[in-house]
Amino acid sequence: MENKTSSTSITNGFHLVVDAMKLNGLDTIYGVAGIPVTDLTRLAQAEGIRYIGFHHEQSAGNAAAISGYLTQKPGTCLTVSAPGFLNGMVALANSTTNGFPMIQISGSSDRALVDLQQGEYEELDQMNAAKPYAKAAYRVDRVEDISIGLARAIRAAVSGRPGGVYLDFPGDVLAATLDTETAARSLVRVVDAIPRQLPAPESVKRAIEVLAKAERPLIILGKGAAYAQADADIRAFIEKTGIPFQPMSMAKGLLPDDHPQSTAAARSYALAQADVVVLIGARLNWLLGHGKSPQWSPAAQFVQLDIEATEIDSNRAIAAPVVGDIASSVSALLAMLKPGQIRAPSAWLDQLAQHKQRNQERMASRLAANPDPMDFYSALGAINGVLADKPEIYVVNEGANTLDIGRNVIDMRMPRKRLDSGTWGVMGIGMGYAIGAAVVSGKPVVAIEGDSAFGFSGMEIGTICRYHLPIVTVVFNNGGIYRGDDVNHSGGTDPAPTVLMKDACYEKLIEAFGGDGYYAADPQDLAKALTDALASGKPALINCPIDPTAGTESGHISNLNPQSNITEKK
Ligand code: ADP
Ligand code: TPW
Ligand code: MG
Repeated sequence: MENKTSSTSITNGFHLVVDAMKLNGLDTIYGVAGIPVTDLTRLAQAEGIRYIGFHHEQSAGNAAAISGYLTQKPGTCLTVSAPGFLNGMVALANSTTNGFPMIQISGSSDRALVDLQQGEYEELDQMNAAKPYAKAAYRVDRVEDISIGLARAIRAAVSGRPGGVYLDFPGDVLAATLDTETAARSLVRVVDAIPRQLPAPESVKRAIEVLAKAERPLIILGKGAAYAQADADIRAFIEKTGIPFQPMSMAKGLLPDDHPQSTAAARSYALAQADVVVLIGARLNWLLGHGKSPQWSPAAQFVQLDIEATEIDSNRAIAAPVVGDIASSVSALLAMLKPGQIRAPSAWLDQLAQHKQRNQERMASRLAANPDPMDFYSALGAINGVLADKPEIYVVNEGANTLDIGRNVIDMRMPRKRLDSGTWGVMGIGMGYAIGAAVVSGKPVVAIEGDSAFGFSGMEIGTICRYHLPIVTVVFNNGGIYRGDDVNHSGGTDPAPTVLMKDACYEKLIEAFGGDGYYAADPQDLAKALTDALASGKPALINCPIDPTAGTESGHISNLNPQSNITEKK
């Protein structure tokens, strides 16, 4: 233990980790305690770092990842060796895939024994296991390298395209001692962790020239644009040029969904008809039909703003790449734009307005129907009504129908408030994202969860209650994955593979931990329960029965679902 009075006193690796984190402004750890990091959790808490202890490392990792997305500071997740480490890996990989900065710090077992596979407790070559899933993976083998190791991890997580970084601290390195002077000299503070990356002026000029010729221009805003926190300049560019914009799921709210230039209600028409498309922090991956027909016109030209040079031409040719950080690139576009040089033609805006109106009418009639039991639309409509005058509330959303219809029904009005399954379409982010968002912001969170999706991280309602977080979880209980009415084709009595329990009392789960449970059978009940739960500021769970026949298999991506036609064969 450190003796602060003597200049030649002795300290150790645990203290160095805490000192290095504090020096770099890493003020929160999401983790699960155990050998060899238990004392690290205690010491960190004692020294003023907030420690949030989870039931499962995957949720701790998801909390760290989303806190990184929201703050541009790497979220920190702490795991024990081997199984704990692996439990965190899905979150680390998901964070890399989505471009969220996080660091998974893991303790590990005695390297000499691990490397000779001599049967050590929790034996695993963790650094090499992490490499394929991480943006970078490092192991610290000497106590005096702890701070430089953390510095490398921070820089790797946040610079360029952000991602998940793995940092391995073997138990003997944490316990190793050194004198306090050497320890102090080893501390590294990362300077300018996210350096600006200015686009080349000729790239900006080319982009403006391509755009100036457009008859049907369209801007796609992705979560990279939301992450960049260049909200005012992005808005100025969109409003000055009059170009319509389509937000990707997590970019909803960057400009409010009710902005007149939003094409959200005419998405397929806008994509198919656009002749020049500006991608701002959005990849042409599966979520955008890989930039190809039939979703897009084969003749359309693309301008792409991204920090990752190799993202350009990844799926189709890009006419005008602008490689740089989004804040710098959008500001360079604005600076080079001459007054009136780009103005979206009114014929295009009129066509979009007509399609928007038609689709909005269709949506209004779906929302107005009041079926018993509720369907996804009536339940989501009730939630949307409650959230309408509370734009600061975070919305976490996962499931299949619950996610896909939720994206369309729940309007967002502020940037970075919608957090969902993202690039991987992963289930299990719900409670971790909700906890991360509540911890970094202190603001309320509403997590709208399919009943299957909820199950992946449901135990973390215990964590929500333990830390008194203002999170309201709404479980859309349609009794299954996609639907609750599937049948067992063997004729046996086991439930069908996609069937869960439509009568499960999810609200009782949270009562076990002292939170408030609600049951809401119709939109009025749901609106009231949500209003009351938010007003109380207490952890709450609303169990919300949904018609088991209301959903469609795979939600809105049934085209990706190969089928055996089992029922036809029988
Ligand atoms: P979405 O799923 O919303 O379409 P993606 O995750 O596919 O968004 O794309 C986000 C893109 O944004 C990535 O290609 C990433 O490299 C890029 N990006 C992230 N942060 C920045 C930034 N600060 N500046 C520029 N590009 C960024
Ligand atoms: C880690 C596969 C995609 S969507 C889903 C699963 C299991 C759940 C859909 O049911 P839910 O929603 O949540 O009840 P709803 O409204 O349609 O009934 N494992 C992981 N990720 C994914 N994507 C799956 C499995 C899946
Ligand atoms: Mg379901």
